[in-house]
Amino acid sequence: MKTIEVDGIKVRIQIWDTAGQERYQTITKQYYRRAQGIFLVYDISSERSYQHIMKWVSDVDEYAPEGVQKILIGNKADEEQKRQVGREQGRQLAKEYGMDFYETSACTNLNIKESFTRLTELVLQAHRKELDGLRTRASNELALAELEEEEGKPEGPASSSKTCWC
Ligand SMILES: Nc1nc2c(ncn2[C@@H]2O[C@H](COP(=O)(O)OP(=O)(O)OP(=O)(O)O)[C@@H](O)[C@H]2O)c(=O)[nH]1
Ligand SMILES: [Mg+2]
Repeated sequence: MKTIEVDGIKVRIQIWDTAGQERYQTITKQYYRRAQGIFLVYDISSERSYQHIMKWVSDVDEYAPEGVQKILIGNKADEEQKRQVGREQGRQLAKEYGMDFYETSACTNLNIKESFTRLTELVLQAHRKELDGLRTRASNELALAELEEEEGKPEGPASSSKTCWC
């Protein structure tokens, strides 16, 4: 659990770190079910880890809830001399999948706070949109119900007898 502040709102986030290794895959998939935001992380000094991102994306598509927010991360940005994946390659892949992209370093702290704040922001945004959608739908339905009642109502004071909705 960690608390971060986004747009002046304190948000408590729960972070799950899944294992990348194949033998933990069955457990890893269980993590997806309740996820609202996901970092897809590769290592800029490993072309192989970059190639694996597609597999992770398809797993997320299959097991994570619809509307989950995703960000692509190229980690170990401090390892410039060992770099195998260009920044542009990362940016390109993120663009293909419609994700934001950051290069980070857990060693120098580069973009760690920024990427967590951004993912939280995206999750909040998605949540608000969903709520607004529900609210609009509910008020539309209410308006429709009122209209129908109005139309179906016989004239006279007898019609006001049923006012309780419970
Ligand atoms: N130079 C550098 N090394 C890092 C960075 N982040 C992690 N490492 C190192 O990379 C190695 C692997 O890190 P882990 O955190 O175990 O990687 P992981 O992806 O969680 O691995 P699994 O849990 O096995 O899937 C460790 O030796 C870390 O110290 C970074 O930003 N820069
Ligand atoms: Mg790990």
